[in-house]
Amino acid sequence: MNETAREHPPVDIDAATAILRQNDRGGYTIPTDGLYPFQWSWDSAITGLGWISIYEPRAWQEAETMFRGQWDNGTVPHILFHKGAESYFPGPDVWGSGTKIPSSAISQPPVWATTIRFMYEACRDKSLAIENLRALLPKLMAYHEWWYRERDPGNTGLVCSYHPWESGMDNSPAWDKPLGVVPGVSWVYKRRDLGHVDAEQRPHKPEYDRYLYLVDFYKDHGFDSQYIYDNCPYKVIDVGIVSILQRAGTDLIELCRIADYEDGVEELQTELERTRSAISKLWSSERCCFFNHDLITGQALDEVTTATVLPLFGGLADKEQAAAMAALIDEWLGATKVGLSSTHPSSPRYESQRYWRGPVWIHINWMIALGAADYGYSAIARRLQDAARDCVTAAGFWEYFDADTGDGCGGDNFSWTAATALFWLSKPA
Ligand code: 9WN
Repeated sequence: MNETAREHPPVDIDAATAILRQNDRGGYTIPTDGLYPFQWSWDSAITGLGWISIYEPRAWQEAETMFRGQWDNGTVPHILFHKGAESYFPGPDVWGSGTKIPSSAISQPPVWATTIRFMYEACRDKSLAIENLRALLPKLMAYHEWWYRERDPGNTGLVCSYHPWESGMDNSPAWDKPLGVVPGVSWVYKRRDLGHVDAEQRPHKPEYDRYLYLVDFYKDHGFDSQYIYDNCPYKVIDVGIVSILQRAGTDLIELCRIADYEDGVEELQTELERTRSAISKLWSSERCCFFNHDLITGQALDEVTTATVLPLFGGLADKEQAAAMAALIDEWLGATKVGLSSTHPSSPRYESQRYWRGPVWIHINWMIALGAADYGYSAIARRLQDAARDCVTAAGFWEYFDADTGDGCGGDNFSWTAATALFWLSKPA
């Protein structure tokens, strides 16, 4: 499978452009109307890649708006609630962070420096870019410093995550065990996601109860970093976050060189080195990928998901590991109808259309294709790109795609799918 189409029709650039314009709320882009009416961090970063080919100042503004919501401690929250909206739950009152721009209290995969580097390379107006870089670099550096300081206080080289939402791969089966021991809230709430999307494509209620327990936990403990690090009932090493942080760190150093910015570069180099030495602990030679890890039980979370091959994107694999992951991806692509599924279909927990338990996400396929190409696996990169393009041309710009049928799932007219189509799928591999 996944090999089928010999012809790969081009993506509809006008339709992708229209989606970004329609989701533009003036300085920031929402992922999709109704289901996600605010600014999400990694969505916004990916969306910048789309804006750069439409109107460069708007791409820089996307980043500027997000970093306006940066906390004093350096973190970039995963959601900025610029304006009220009733169509999403949990909103700013539940998070209770009390920040100037109301926000959530966790972060998301830190892909910003990577997308900004791509924006810089793609843009025509380099002086506008340098002006924006000079303003953004101290903020990006503070954000990366926050990850190492607050999420790896013991300098292990592997930052941790406190919430499945922080991974961006919220309902991944990799999180089932660690989330399963988190208590659920007993207060009554009304989910809004099920008013927009079929329940078959979204998480179950017990998971939501636990997501909300964690939200209450941070708030009840005054967002105290040390307390949360010591006591949070959910604490994992997410290979996706570690890999994305690593690539973004490398890109940040390059951006600093371009804009002649030195503060923090040496320390960042030390952190990158530390992660490079630490990552091998997560390698599974049996399953040919890097497993996520539960810091509370000390156990590997042995599910093969797209996060577990992202060390290719982070430049964290050695030659043999890269070859083994390339062979895994090759086999995996052959086992579903379209694209690289978020969970390997051999898993008993695989569900082709449920949120992060099987469907295909185009921006994740882009990251894996980039990583594969970096390690010299250009045929795999091309196959991933063709498969992703086929998803979009057949079904449209959906949030994700059923890996067994190619049907669009979740929200429609989705910003990161449109942006990835503009930046990646409209070009040769
Ligand atoms: C919670 C916006 C976000 C993405 C995540 C995706 C989903 C939110 C939700 O939507 O998460 O953050 O309510 O389901 O899992 O990756 O950033 O598109």
